[in-house]
Amino acid sequence: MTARARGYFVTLEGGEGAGKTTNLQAITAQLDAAGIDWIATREPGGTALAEKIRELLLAAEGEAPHEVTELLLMFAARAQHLEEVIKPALARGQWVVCDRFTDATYAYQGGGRGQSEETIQQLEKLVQKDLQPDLTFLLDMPVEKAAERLQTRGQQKDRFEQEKQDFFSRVRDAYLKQALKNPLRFRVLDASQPLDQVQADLKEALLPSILAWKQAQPKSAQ
Ligand code: T5A
Repeated sequence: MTARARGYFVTLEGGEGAGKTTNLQAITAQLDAAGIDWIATREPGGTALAEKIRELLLAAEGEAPHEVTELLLMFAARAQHLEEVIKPALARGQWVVCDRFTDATYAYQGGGRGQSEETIQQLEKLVQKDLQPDLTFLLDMPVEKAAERLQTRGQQKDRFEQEKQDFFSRVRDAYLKQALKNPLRFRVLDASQPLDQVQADLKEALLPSILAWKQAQPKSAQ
């Protein structure tokens, strides 16, 4: 087998309807064009067990989880996802493109639900040790504009999507705080622009990572 450097871990974050799923496809298309091997995955979810936890978390009907239960379930799903999918892919030298990760916990369970940063940090340490994304795109846009977008989509709302506007304002503020705290890892994009422009910005912001990663590969693997 050829020696390869570790893969690369990219996460996409943002409020409801900011365009994470749409833009994830733009990232994987760029990786294909660069001849890079990748997997795409999502949180909560990404394994059979974690997808079952996702169903419990997003269900609009039935018993709602207590806030601490919600936080623990997010990390339970993440622990499984990391061990089963993310770490093995990175070890194989693949890029992992993940729709949401732990910054979403700081934003939703921290900013949205009011769980303390210290509590989240403790769980993050337990589950991830030192593993962090290499690059995080925050698709940022005003909460009202994102709500209009979701209105036009018209599908049934999950438990989070049923929250009120002030919840999503706190989520947005917490995401921006995470970006300020981690300026080397975060790229904040204006997701309220037309899709073509968002994707052009994304492409430009991803290119240096692609070039640097390829440069770091052993010659035999290029
Ligand atoms: N959660 C998750 C936590 O609370 N804590 C955690 O730790 C984690 C990991 C997961 C839920 O779980 C919560 C947060 C979430 O509520 P999800 O499916 O990942 O749910 O998140 P959603 O935000 O609900 O995903 P959506 O699919 O609703 O939104 P996306 O992916 O951001 O948006 P997308 O790409 O589907 O686009 C929405 C619509 O906008 C259009 C698209 O075509 C689509 O119709 N669009 C644009 N329109 C105009 N201009 C643009 N630039 C556009 N970009 C997209």
